Amino acid sequence: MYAFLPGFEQIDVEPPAGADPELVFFFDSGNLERSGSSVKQIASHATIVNIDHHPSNSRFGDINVIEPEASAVGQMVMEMLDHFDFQITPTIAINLYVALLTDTGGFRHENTTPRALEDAARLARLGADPGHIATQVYKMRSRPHRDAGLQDASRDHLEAQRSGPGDDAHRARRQADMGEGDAPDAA
Ligand SMILES: [Mn+2]
Repeated sequence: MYAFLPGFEQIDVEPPAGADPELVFFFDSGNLERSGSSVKQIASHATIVNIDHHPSNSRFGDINVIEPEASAVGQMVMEMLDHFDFQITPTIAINLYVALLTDTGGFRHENTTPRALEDAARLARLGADPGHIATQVYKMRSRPHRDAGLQDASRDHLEAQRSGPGDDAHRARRQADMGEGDAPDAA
């Protein structure tokens, strides 16, 4: 489902063997346990920057940036890029747009704030194609058979990272909203 994202092929599900990074960023992860034992082991040696929007975040980082008002962590990343004067490339715009789209249930949940829509519009101007992305994200999801292999593992990893106390209800609602036959292109 997310294989269309630019840079997707660079994602490793597990940290590289023997890796001993000094700095680890966590995104959208309410607690350290959710990120897997190997990540936890790496993180025990590293400075942790914890960026999240779940109010229930356990604040496990050395630096915690928690913003419950954000509809998606992608918005927080966007603000950080602006703050540090990084240019938002089309590649970045597409990925951040998907973060916003999926965390708002396709801009249908109550966290679809004016700010979320403004950020989405800006990302569309910067290179994210809303129609194409919605097709990729939601049409692929309703296919009866999942793709095999790495894509599956990576998606499960992404789903696991996204799940949590706050997001479980979210996801259940999203699944109810986005039931089979309720694809966005029907709207
Ligand atoms: Mn989220």
